[in-house]
Amino acid sequence: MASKTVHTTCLGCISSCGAIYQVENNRIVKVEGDPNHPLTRGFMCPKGLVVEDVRSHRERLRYPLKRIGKRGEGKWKQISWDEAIDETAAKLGEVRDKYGAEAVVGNVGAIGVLAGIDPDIGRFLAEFGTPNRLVSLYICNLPAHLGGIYTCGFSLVFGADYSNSKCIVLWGFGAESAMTGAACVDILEARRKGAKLIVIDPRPTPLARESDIWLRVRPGTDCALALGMLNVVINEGLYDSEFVEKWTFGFDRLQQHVQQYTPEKVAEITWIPAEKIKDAARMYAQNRPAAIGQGGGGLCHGINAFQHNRAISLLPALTGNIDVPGGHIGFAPLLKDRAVMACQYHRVFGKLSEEQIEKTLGYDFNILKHDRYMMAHPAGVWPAITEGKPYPVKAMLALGSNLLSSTEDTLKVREVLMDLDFFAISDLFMTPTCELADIVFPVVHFTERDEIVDAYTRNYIFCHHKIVDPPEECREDKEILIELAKKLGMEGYFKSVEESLNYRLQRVRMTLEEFKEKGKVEAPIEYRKHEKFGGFRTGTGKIELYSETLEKIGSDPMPIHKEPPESPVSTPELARDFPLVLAAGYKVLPYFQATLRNVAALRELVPEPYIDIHPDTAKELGIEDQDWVQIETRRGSIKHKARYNDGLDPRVVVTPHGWWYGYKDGWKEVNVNILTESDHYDPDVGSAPLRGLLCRVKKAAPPEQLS
Ligand SMILES: Nc1nc2c(c(=O)[nH]1)N[C@H]1C(S)=C(S)[C@@H](COP(=O)(O)OP(=O)(O)OC[C@H]3O[C@@H](n4cnc5c(=O)[nH]c(N)nc54)[C@H](O)[C@@H]3O)O[C@H]1N2
Ligand SMILES: Nc1nc2c(c(=O)[nH]1)N[C@H]1C(S)=C(S)[C@@H](COP(=O)(O)OP(=O)(O)OC[C@H]3O[C@@H](n4cnc5c(=O)[nH]c(N)nc54)[C@H](O)[C@@H]3O)O[C@H]1N2
Ligand code: SF4
Ligand SMILES: [Mo]
Repeated sequence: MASKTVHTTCLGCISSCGAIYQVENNRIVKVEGDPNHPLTRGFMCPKGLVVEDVRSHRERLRYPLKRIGKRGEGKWKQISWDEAIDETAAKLGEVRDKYGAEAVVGNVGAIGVLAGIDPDIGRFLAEFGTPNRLVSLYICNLPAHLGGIYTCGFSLVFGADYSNSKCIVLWGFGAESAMTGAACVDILEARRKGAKLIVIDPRPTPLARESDIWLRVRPGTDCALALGMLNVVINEGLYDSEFVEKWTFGFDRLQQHVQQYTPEKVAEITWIPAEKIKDAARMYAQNRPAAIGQGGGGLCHGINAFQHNRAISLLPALTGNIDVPGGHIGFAPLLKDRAVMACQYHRVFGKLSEEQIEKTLGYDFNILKHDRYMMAHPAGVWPAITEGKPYPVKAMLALGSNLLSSTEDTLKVREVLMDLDFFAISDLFMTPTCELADIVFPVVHFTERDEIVDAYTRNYIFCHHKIVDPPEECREDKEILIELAKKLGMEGYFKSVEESLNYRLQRVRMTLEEFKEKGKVEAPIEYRKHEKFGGFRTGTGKIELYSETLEKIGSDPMPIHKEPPESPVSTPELARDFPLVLAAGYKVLPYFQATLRNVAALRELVPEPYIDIHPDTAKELGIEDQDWVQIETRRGSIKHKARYNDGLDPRVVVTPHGWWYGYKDGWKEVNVNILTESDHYDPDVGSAPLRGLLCRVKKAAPPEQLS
């Protein structure tokens, strides 16, 4: 019997857990956490333990498929890889010749971005000639990273040093479900050492329940809360005056600006008592070093998402928690411009002219345009597909993404994708988005390929080693791109997967062979780099409390509270019919986004989509605990199961996202993005208002389950 043990890093989410896999006859028979892994020290979650159930799942895609019925009808023919590549290359080439390369949009989902496919599709698109890389980062962590970058010159998210912290703030960040490995292991360690914990979340998360202070914020009002806390920190003299004097720009203006955000006024806006706001500000400022975990969900889904995060970034800036142990350490990605989530691949690969870059269908957003990000956005791409404006988009190549589940305003997304002339996608399973494609490529599972793990890994990069062989007819996403490039005559593109990985590893002067042998690269940690270099990487060289750069590009130089487009305050008329405030989506431990509901061992842990509702509110509506209900917004309605939660504000309801699997027409029956909208976006980064919508709830029959 062929057996082996492989020590490597799990790629199941962004937690980078060290894992030990036992393999027998090409099957993973046991998985354990690796106690020697520097970030996760033995921890693993249920997702990481069931990888064999995923890769050997009976529903896994095992052959390339070609649509034979009408688009979306679900009729397929099995084809060979050569046919799938030939047809896709021919269609992309035709569109390029007829309409220009920009008429092809490349799309990559969260796992693609995080698990190493991103730089490859970036390069592919740049060499093909299109600037249009559509990624979900605008409703993922990007606004949080940019809040720090536009304040301190680096992302405060990557280097939050929880384990050495004396006060941790989890702000719209469900660390215990979303970053259970890399972040939560450190947070729990700091708690054992006595660190204070403040949780800011409308939902009583497990960590909120055992925190020192839980601020039950009204969804979508975090910017006001941060400004209120800044008001207390400044007016009570709790800031680090020496640090502020020496290293920050615009303190006087900020001091003046926050006067309007008194704790009492902010209490009205956020529904948090003024005393609690003061207590939290004091606890944060008086227990140093302190680290704030800025979430990708709670803080990054709104029309003011960038400014939420910018306002929060001002707190560590005023209290000197910058580039110190236990605060926020400035880590540049080890792979620099070749890292995942680096949004300027067209610059790195140098193939696109300025004229072509200017065509990016996302440049209505101030920062995306200013930073020349290679990031297209639905607000630009959808009209290009449906109306040919400002120019036609005819084809999409999507790798590992489920737009029909993940993107706001699903009914519109479906209409748009139905309008494409050609749509090719790669996935492990047939998703509602794959259902709309012309060609579906079956890909290898992460356990079946080598990869570089470099998302959220602080001063490390880790190797993920191939553990088992894939099914015969499954290929890597990188191979799909290589084969397409070959057919399309893209001479400069990678010739092999190894070349691609080697190319990225050049940034740490290592080959794939050496990297696989060593398993990781660790960079030494340096603190207070601003002292060494005489400043920060911002326009003024200082931490920008007031930002002239933002002012110049038409953004607010200091954060201002803005009401969500729908709320009891901004649309009181609407609130009469739709009285409940809805936070649409949060991450659940056993699942990654919309995946894994088909794994029985995980489905047992969270079997249905639950809407959390206060028992008083539910009883008034005649809803019992565990009743199925209909949730309705102006845009549509879906079904979830009611779960009583007496920790919630009675005016607020909370749902997860990512549900479709197992229900008839699940993409529209149980998917929260049917309820969300695409009429309003954050002007700086294009985030969408997924938190703080208005809805109503009533008892309903269960959705139809598929067996
Ligand atoms: N298990 C698992 N882990 C994951 C993922 C996954 O799908 N599953 N996805 C990964 C990805 S791509 C990302 S971006 C991260 C995101 O991970 P997180 O940043 O934790 O994102 P969410 O869970 O969406 O939201 C975090 C918290 O915000 C709260 N919240 C909702 N609305 C508001 C609000 O208006 N204000 C505040 N302050 N809080 C609010 C929610 O109740 C939730 O507890 O997780 C990553 N990790
Ligand atoms: N309402 C609401 N909407 C949200 C959120 C929310 O909180 N609320 N969260 C948002 C966030 S943070 C994000 S990041 C996006 C995520 O949006 P998406 O990335 O579109 O979501 P996923 O469900 O992860 O879809 C990824 C697909 O990739 C497949 N896959 C997994 N591994 C591989 C691989 O190696 N190769 C290929 N080709 N395919 C693979 C999976 O089977 C899955 O179908 O959703 C966002 N949407
Ligand atoms: S938390 Fe993420 S990286 Fe860790 S075991 Fe679970 S899926 Fe894998
Ligand atoms: Mo995300």
